[in-house]
Amino acid sequence: MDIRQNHRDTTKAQKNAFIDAVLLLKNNVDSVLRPGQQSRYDDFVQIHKNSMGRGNPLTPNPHRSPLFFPWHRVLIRQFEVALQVAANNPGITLPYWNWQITGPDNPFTSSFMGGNGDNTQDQRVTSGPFSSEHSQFNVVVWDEGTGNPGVRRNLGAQETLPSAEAVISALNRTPYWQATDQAGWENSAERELHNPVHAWIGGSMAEASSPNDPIFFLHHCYLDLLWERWKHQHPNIPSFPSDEMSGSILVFHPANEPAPWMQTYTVQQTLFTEELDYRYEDI
Ligand SMILES: [Cu+2]
Repeated sequence: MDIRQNHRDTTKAQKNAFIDAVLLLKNNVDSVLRPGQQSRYDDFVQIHKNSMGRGNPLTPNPHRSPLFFPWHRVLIRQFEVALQVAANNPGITLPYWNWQITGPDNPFTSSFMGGNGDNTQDQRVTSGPFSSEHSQFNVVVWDEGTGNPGVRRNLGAQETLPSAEAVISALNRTPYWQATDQAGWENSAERELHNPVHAWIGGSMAEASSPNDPIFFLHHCYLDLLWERWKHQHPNIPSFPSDEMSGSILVFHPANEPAPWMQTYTVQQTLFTEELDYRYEDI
């Protein structure tokens, strides 16, 4: 059983192992979707770009939808397993970031996720392991255009990070989903917690190809934890809108493209992290 931790609580060695695995997936593992043209890391960018209705759109779109949490759960779990395989190290797990930027909570350091983008270089990140200054991290799948713009960030230029109160307020919302007034847990979490963080980081994270910035996975890992916390807080509320929907298979590739991985997942198969062989250290 893999155990996911707050990045703040991981050791230097764990952080380095995670970073090294990301670099291996980016530079040493070939793509399944476009072999020879991009890396396995880039497959995750492509899947997410499609999921946002860009590139070769996925139907249904798992954003602004009850599918948001189940779909991203599978995406980041597959990424985590791909890291373990790339590094030949089953001990690697996804760390999460709780959207705080003070002291040890701050992931944007030169020794971990790298700092802000340089405003004289189109917001390109120039410090840390994902900068061309320190390693190779080519960006090859993006919303539009060609070339390698590098990972881009514009921290704090738009929106604010969710406060602890905003997190508590979202966790208090029921039911899971509300189509009419959009005031359910999923609606609030996606709109009030998920979206502002993408916008606050800006640059690569503000695009459909947002997994180009590895911070994407730490952000979504925390959202995935919060879904667990919401379930624990509301044990008598159904985890998903309907039984019919729970049986539907999550879509990760358009019909005319290869599947990114062998397994298929119904929504129901994503509702318990233990069944996907991971859990959180604290809920
Ligand atoms: Cu997404």
